[in-house]
Amino acid sequence: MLSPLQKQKLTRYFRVYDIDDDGTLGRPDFDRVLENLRVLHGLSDGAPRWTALRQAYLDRWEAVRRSADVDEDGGVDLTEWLAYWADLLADGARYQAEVSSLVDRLYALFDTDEDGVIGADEFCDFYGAFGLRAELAREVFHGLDRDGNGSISRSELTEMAHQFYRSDDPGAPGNQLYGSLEG
Ligand SMILES: [Ca+2]
Ligand SMILES: [Ca+2]
Ligand SMILES: [Ca+2]
Repeated sequence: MLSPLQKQKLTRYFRVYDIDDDGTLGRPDFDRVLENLRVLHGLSDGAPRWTALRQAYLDRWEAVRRSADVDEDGGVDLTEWLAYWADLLADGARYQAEVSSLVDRLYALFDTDEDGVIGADEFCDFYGAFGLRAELAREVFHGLDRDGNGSISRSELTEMAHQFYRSDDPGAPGNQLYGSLEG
């Protein structure tokens, strides 16, 4: 069972991923994010590094679709999405694996200078790839950078991911991982 706050956060997450705003997560949404990421990384279409990133991203989408798309119409609507997360969050091992793979993915995609931390600019890029405003990204970044040293470490990001998925404290900074819940 998802709490009302969890439901609110996961709905926000859904809206961020549903880039074309048609109420369904589908291949077109992922293709759009991928194109934004390719441009962001300054990689050409056939670059091997790009092919690998792209494949990892599409595999991830396929895995989510396989478990979440219960009516098998090729897309994941909000009801399917929330049911998928309710199952996943109830399973300790799956949940732990999801958090560590989320952190790994965010690092692979956004630690573009590969210094092992996510800086403010890198974080803005992450938001930009999903079509979110840079101004919002800056705001959220400051909340997530717990020790205020100007970058988000792996342990900070892991803590934020746990808060995002599981916290029922309305004031937890990790709630805003995908942007403010009001916005
Ligand atoms: Ca969509
Ligand atoms: Ca479906
Ligand atoms: Ca970095």
